[in-house]
Amino acid sequence: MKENVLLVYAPMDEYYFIEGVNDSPPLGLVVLQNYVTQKLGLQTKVDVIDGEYYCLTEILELIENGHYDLVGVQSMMASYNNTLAILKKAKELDITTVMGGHHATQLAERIITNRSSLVDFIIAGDGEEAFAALIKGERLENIPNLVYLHPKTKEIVRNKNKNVPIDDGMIDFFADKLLAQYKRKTRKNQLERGEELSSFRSYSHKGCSNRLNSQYCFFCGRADRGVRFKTPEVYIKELQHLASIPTTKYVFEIGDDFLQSQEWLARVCELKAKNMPANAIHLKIFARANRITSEVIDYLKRLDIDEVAIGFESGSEKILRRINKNALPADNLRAAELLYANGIDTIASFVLGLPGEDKKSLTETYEQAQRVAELSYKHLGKAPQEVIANLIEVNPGSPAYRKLEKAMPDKYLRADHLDVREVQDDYFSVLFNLISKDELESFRRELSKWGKQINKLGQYTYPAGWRREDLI
Ligand code: B12
Ligand code: SF4
Repeated sequence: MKENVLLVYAPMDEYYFIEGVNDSPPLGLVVLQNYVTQKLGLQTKVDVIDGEYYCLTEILELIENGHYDLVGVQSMMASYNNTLAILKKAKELDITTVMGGHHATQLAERIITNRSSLVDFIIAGDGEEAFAALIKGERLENIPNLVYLHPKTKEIVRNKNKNVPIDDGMIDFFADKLLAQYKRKTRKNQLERGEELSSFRSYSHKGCSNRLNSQYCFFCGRADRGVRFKTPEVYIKELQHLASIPTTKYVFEIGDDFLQSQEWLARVCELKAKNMPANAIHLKIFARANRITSEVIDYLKRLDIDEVAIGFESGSEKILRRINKNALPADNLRAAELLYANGIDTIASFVLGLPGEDKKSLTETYEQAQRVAELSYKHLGKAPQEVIANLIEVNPGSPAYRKLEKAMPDKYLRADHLDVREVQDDYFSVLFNLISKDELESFRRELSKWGKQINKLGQYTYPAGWRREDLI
């Protein structure tokens, strides 16, 4: 039985570090902690550390002095160098190591092959049961979702996949000293926190119905399987819990398709009306344009939803048809108009550098973003809170990444250590046939120029000194 466990959301590598983006405990790790200590009641101490608030040096010190017997890391492509450093420190102290989350799930076999001296286990998919089983020291072959090197044959073993009942993943943000770290300054100590943690995340469901199709969004790297909703009863309990945290101003509901089932929404509204006062908590959600209808607007209002984030992705019809988004520019604008007309802010997010991107499509995208801003002025009398444009990030598991694996198999078919910018450069070179460095740089400059223009359209009430347009 493991007695002292550390779970780390790895800090982003120095090159990619962005200040002030994340403002809430990492849900995936909180759920694991809650499952082991509260649901199962195991006598194991599980610390959760958020790499937005602890730098690498501090995390390495924690491991050095913490007497841990299991260290788990959630990594991303942009935090992989730090992830490897954390695992190396754990291994120097002979601590068992495990990785999990979308990125590790997508690359499980490659990581186990290439990093066998640093990583003992990967939990591919839902982590709750497998994490608890590792703590309890169960037989490896019986642990669902576990990927590891067989101790005798040295072959990679991938145990059977199992989705954990989603209602088991309850959230208790009061657990242990979880929230104490958010009283710290953020990593680079550039921003003074003017207030205690004011935004929390909830997840009403896992998975995305679009991902069930064989043709899903071109840039999507998510790794969970199937679509599973919490029961309305459990979800409302979670919202009540979040509303009871005195500093909470709003909840960011991170499920990708919150408006998927009207029956579910109707029951959540009913329970909320019975159990929570109006305005007890405000929500931001993600939604698909095609689900924003007049019936749905009523649910949004009853649930105190103030902001809806929609992946517009592009203003070009040609591009939207190519990336399998299942929505066209006109659908996106119609959704934004309906939301604004009902007093709800729309966060329009765009991805630049999608297949077929050219001057015409970039102009169309910028014009689409301007239209969103105009609608916001027309109905709310202000700029939209956020308009987001990012250069495409080519994540493992996405169709975009598969194009790279096909075009450059020697480089990408077996790699686990990926550099965000290099992968992006290779993707641009392959998709847009850019041969020289100059061509690549000028393509990037063009995308960035449009991205900056788009990002300027939002009002961004973020801390002083934080400028969204500097990010692109
Ligand atoms: C919230 C969120 C964020 C937050 C991070 C919050 C946080 N601290 O956790 C912010 C805004 C900072 C963020 C940033 C980014 N994100 Co993000 N994010 C999400 C989002 C919307 C929800 C994640 C979540 O909380 N899920 C709910 C929890 C309960 O599920 P879970 O995290 O999957 O955890 C379960 C299992 O995965 C597993 N598990 C997870 N971690 C671990 C660790 C261990 C040790 C173990 C054993 C198990 C385990 O157990 C958990 C319980 O079952 C997902 C999409 C989605 N809807 O899931 C994208 C997603 C994870 N993000 C993604 C990406 C690409 C990014 C960015 C790179 C985007 C960017 N360009 O900036 C950055 C990278 C940040 C970094 N540090 O490197 C991709 C990842 C794709 C991939 N193949 O890696 C996703 C899947 C979106 C997508 N559709 O592609 N993100
Ligand atoms: S990017 Fe597309 S496929 Fe992926 S979660 Fe969002 S809507 Fe679903």
